[in-house]
Amino acid sequence: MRPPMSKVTRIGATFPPELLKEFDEIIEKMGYQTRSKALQDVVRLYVSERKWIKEEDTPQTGVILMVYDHDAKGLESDLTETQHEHSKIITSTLHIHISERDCLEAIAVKGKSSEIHHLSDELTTRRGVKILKTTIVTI
Ligand code: NI
Repeated sequence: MRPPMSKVTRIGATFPPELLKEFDEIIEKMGYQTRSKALQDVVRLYVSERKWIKEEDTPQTGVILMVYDHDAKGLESDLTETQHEHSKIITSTLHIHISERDCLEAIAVKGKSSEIHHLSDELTTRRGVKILKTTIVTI
């Protein structure tokens, strides 16, 4: 008799081809047998790194690291506007011009977890923001 199949949910997602190609090359080198297992690990890590988001009222200190394409239409002014709206929790910002188009911004934040979470979400969902990583220092 076969063991009962563990419950899984199938999802569909779209990827830029070059991103998927790079992802596949890396997971193949790492020895993953299936793309599903690798994606599950990626999501699991994503979830574990963001558990702090659920602790809404705890004061936190950290850095939002963001890479974006400054040629993306309207992005730069949107990002500035968002940062002005959250100026209460932003203690400083460091801007580095990486290449012709890409900029790196390190935004130091101090405030309630829910406020940092809100700012981080507002930035990361913008078109043209390529990488956003929020690191919270827990002492
Ligand atoms: Ni720049």
